[in-house]
Amino acid sequence: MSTHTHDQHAHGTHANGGHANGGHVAADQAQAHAHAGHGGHTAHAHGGGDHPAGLPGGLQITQDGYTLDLAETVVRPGDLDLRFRILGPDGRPVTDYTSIHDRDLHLIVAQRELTGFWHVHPELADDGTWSVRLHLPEAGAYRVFTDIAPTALGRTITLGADLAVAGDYDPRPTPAPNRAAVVDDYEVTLDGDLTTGAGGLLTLTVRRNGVPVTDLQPYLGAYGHLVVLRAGDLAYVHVHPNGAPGDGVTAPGPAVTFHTAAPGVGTYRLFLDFRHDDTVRTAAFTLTAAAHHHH
Ligand SMILES: [Cu+2]
Repeated sequence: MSTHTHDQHAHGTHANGGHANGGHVAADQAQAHAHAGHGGHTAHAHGGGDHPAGLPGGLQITQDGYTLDLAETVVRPGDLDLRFRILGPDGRPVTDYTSIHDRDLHLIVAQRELTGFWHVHPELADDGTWSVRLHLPEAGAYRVFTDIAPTALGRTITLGADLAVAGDYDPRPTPAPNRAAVVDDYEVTLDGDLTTGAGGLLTLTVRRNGVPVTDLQPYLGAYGHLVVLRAGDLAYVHVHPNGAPGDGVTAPGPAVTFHTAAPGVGTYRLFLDFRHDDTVRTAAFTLTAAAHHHH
């Protein structure tokens, strides 16, 4: 595993500008290594409700015998070391994972109102304890998600657990619907509709200072990662784009397309991670998913 540090900030550039928490995650140089092995995969989702229970991912702290065990469920705001284990069906910490997009575990942390968002990659110690440095700037109700594929299970699951950050808490509504997000000097626009059932096509277009970006860099084997969270229950979907870097047909921007099926109607917050100039940034959007209509 890498030994990089993460420089996390809350994400979620708001159309209404009511809460200044734009930012970026520093470039993860460790991810500059070859991604050629990922060529050829097409759009797919993990954690998206493909398991027998038929539920969306992320709603359960324990699933298929695997449990997300946070070392602490109440923390203070600011810098913290988030530590946790994945306990297997035998109750012991799991140490054997199959990599998903270059990593054995993807950790997503989101504020319940879907204002802040972090996507980081913890380190696994020999005893099965995962840990990562986080900066959670403010008190509130948070949700922690782990995308994992325990080798013994043979497929991906997304576990979710609540994390409380202690202190005075000023709840905010989910950010209003938006189709353009600004992060640093980038503007990302979103076209297409989020539908249930057969995946609607979402196109995210990245511009920098008004100029289309045509040299997006692969991040974890793709030109973008889209995490979709439902307001109200934080049902979780992680989607990878159509086409892969190095497949000979997929352009490195300005558009990245995703076939995305929402796990039901509702309001969703979409977080696009993209990498350019060696920095990973997150653009956030709010969309409403309507039922899919058959013609
Ligand atoms: Cu990840």
